[in-house]
Amino acid sequence: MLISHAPLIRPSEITPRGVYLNRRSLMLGAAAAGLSAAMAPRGAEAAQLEASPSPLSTDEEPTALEHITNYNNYYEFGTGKEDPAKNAHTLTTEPWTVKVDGLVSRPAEFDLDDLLKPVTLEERIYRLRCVEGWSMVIPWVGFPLSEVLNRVEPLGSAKFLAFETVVRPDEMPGLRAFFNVLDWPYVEGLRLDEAMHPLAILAVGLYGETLPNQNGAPIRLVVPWKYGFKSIKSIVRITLTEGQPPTSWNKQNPREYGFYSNVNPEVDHPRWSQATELPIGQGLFAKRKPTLMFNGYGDEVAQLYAGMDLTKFY
Ligand SMILES: Nc1nc2c(c(=O)[nH]1)N[C@H]1C(S)=C(S)[C@@H](COP(=O)(O)O)O[C@H]1N2
Ligand SMILES: [Mo]
Repeated sequence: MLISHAPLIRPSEITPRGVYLNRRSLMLGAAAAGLSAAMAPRGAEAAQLEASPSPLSTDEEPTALEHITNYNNYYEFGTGKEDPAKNAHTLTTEPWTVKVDGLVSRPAEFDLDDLLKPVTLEERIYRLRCVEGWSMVIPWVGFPLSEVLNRVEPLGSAKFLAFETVVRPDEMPGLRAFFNVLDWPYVEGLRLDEAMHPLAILAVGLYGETLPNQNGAPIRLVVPWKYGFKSIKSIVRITLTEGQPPTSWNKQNPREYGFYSNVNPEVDHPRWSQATELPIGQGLFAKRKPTLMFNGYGDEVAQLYAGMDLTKFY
């Protein structure tokens, strides 16, 4: 199961010893709490991932593993925050392929191992912030999305990426539900220049172990300056397109969810303010924190939106 190995921890110049010890005790704490077998990835035990720390990380304290893996959104496994941890063990994540097609010179169907071969995995500690007003700090293990794009060579006409989650009604109870909030497959999109930005990653692990199923195993997107729903899980296809692709939450409610969905405390969700967020896992008396423009990554990404009215392109 997930906590069967000691976590991969390498002392390094940019990981202060306090964080090192703290993470270790978080991992041991999670093991002691007897995390259920249901939250372990299916099949083989979670493998450790050799990842070097990335300077693109935040220096914030990561949220405890227990919260990262028990408070999820993954509607294919139910709409409750605890449903994915209960149900996602039924997803088979091996073998797994990701098809990359559309406006590229070298379309390919990559086996997951093949996808990982040329890349160096990095640990990147990124905030994830949901439109519902909660946030987490997650030590992802992943690699830049741009590395895959460079392998398939986008054509000059390619302007957007369309992402698709796997559809397996047999393994995904949410897809068998009588009433569905969303259409399947779950789909998301990015502009090509957003996708090429070094902060946009494909994650294959967290806390030095392969991704738990509820967090989007075996491979999911992480776009830290956008609301959580852009970070699509269990990806099987990426298509390069000329026009802006449809996205699941925008189709469901276009007034509430736009294509861009950059974290923006100044633009309220029609039903609530987006000015503050509640960090998960800090106890009953945790204080809401002010939400930062672009989730705090403004220095890196603001130039992608120069000249755009972000109240219109929300
Ligand atoms: N396929 C798929 N991807 C998804 C979702 C989903 O329901 N299905 N939920 C999104 C939402 S709303 C959020 S906030 C994040 C949550 O990621 P986490 O569970 O790893 O914290 O996943 C996103 N990716
Ligand atoms: Mo979300």
